Amino acid sequence: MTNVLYDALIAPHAQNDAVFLSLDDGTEISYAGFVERVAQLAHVLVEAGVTPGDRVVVQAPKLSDTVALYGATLQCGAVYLPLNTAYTQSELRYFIEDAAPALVVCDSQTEGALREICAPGLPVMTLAPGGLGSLSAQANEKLTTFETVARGADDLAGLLYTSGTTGRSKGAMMSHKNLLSNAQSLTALWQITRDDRLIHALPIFHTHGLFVALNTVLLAGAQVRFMASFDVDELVAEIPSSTLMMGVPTFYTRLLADPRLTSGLVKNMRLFVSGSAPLLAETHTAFEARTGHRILERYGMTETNMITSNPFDGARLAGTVGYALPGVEVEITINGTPVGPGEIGMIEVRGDNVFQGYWNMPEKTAEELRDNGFFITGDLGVKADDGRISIVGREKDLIISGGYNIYPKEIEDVINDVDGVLESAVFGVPHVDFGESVLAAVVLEDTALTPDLIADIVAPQLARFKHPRRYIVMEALPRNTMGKVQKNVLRTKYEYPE
Ligand code: MCA
Ligand code: AMP
Repeated sequence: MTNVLYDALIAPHAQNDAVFLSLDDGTEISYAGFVERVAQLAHVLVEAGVTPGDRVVVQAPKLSDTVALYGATLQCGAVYLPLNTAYTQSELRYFIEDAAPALVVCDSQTEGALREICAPGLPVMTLAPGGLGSLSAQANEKLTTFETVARGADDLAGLLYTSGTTGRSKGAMMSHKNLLSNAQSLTALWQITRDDRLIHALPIFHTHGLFVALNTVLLAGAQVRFMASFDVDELVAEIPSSTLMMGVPTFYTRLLADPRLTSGLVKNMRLFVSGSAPLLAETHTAFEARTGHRILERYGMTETNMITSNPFDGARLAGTVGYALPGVEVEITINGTPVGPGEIGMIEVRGDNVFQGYWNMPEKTAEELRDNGFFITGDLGVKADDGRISIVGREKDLIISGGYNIYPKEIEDVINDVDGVLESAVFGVPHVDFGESVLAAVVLEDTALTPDLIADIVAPQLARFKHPRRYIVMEALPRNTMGKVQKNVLRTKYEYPE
């Protein structure tokens, strides 16, 4: 049976005794052991009622079994739907209602809260450190082989929610072809081989840590130092025996803040990759001055996987995101018409990497994905004569904090619902650690309402990383003559509270 992603990423390792995952407690999981674990979990999924095309919702800790669950979902032909572990019950309710999964997998600690929002009859299973969750326990009893379910190139493999300017999160439908084509391009371009050891300190519920990092490594058969979370001390300890790291810019600014980062420390490293948020030119320069390594910056989106990358061999230029990946077309457009080199416009992208549309949202899909296959990214960029792309801004109202995307509209909707708030404007300001941070300007109709009270009401509704770090009470929001709120005015006037 053909199953495009399983056959490329997992099946080839059935007899591979090399280490795949090296965990914080020193445990090592071989590739062959991983293939068997995937099969065991696939049996549990099928027994729980998961059938081909079903969504498996996963809000789970970063464990080896969580990676195996991704593989098992692929092997039984289902669709993997990972969710940020910071999401609150009220955020989760929306995802579960919208995606209508056949199974929900969560942390043992959040099982009660999850069950409250799941329809009766929807199975909920758990994963927990030490193999203590119900999913892991059931898998232990299962056969280590499983008959792979056939899946073609256009079948869905992943559903990844990405917030939008409308406030409602949209599920980006990723096919087997979308994911495999991108993994193949990146593995070749970054020359990832079985001799590599990747430091993996990213979360595995987003494209970066899940698809960019794990799919490439699986394709190459490389080893992963799989860290439960980001920790500078751990990085410093592991860099000397590793060759590759993928991170968001915050990883690099935190490493730079540590005097142990020296050229001696990184002498075994082959490549540092950065993405998910703009890497400041000063970070790029300082990292090279300290270590001799030029960080390789690449650019992508949930809907498109990776779009461009700086070259492996060749100039990695600070402030640019490099060239379109092989098989990916990038055009810069103004009002939908392509413009030439040097002109700033909308970045549009077409290729096997581009998603299949938004889950249950044909109108949204039609707005952002053109009939000719080009996806409108919402990022503004410019192409040099040789095709090198630089991102110069965003047309979409988006804040990127520590690599997490925060859509102001979603937060404004929650704040505006607070009794006594007339209106609000959420905006991003520079932040030394996270790149950007979130502030909110509010206009009140009830003078008894205070910023602290608003924060208390907002808190249970939004993941902590989305919370405004300061509420500024204003008489009126600044508006232009068209009546549009001028967030640039707010950004200039207010800064992150020390
Ligand atoms: C944690 N906190 C944050 C963030 N992370 N606040 C704002 N922005 C953040 N990104 C808050 C917590 O709520 C908590 O708040 C406090 O910081 C400490 O939490 P902790 O978990 O200890 O934070 P940390 O471990 O220091 O995490 C920072 C981090 C993490 C390592 C930078 O955010 C991270 O791993 N970011 C990577 C995100 C990522 O993978 N993005 C890729 C998306 P308090 O103490 O006040 O309660 S995929 C993508 O963008 C596209 C496709 C692409 O191109 O890759
Ligand atoms: P998301 O799909 O929500 O994870 O976020 C995708 C967005 O992150 C893109 O549309 C860009 O705005 C931003 N992004 C990703 N990589 C980079 C980068 N290297 N430089 C600047 N912005 C980036």
